[in-house]
Amino acid sequence: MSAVNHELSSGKLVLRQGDITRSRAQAIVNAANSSLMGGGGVDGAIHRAAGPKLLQACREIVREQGQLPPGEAVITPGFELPARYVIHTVGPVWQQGRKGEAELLESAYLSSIRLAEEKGLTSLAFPAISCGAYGFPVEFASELALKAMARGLEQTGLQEISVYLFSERDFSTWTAQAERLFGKGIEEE
Ligand code: AR6
Repeated sequence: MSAVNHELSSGKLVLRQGDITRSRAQAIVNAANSSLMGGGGVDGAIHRAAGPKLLQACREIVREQGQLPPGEAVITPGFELPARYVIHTVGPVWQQGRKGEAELLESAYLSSIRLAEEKGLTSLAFPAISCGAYGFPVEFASELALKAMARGLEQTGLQEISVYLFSERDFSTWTAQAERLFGKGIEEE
């Protein structure tokens, strides 16, 4: 698996190409929808890998607090996953940038980081929220996401944040963006 590592003053930010369900981070983030009932893309992969108890846990959350609005996040156990927790967040559906999508995407990242901080976690892995079915332009998303992650490392006890890019093309867009924002990273196998 390819990875590019950026050692920032406040922690490590690592871009990885691959499947987030294999991540060894303490928590992985799910790009869910407001129903929390599973779906396609990374959501489907996470539910498959975690097993049916994940859906039960999500049902309970929805019963207690209703649907999850875009930009917010909730946490469940990771069940069969290597990760101890799954943080479920909902990104915005891209609507030509006219509906506050940038702020909502930023908020999806920051709410997830806050939840990880509340649990005292030191490592967290994200997918490219909203960059699949929800149609957010990948380059713009990568800029917002990487800035939010860098801020998260500065403001919390998190030591390492990874972002998993599924396709080679997304991986190269995100690594170019990270190089622009943070300078050249260190390539790892
Ligand atoms: N690991 C890492 N990234 C993945 C994986 C994986 N296993 N599988 C897909 N991706 P999407 P969204 C990438 O559509 O845009 C779901 O149905 C994918 O290539 O999963 O936030 C939900 O239930 C893309 O770059 O999430 C919602 O209804 C990125 O993950 C809706 O889709 C996000 O794509 C959410 O849409």
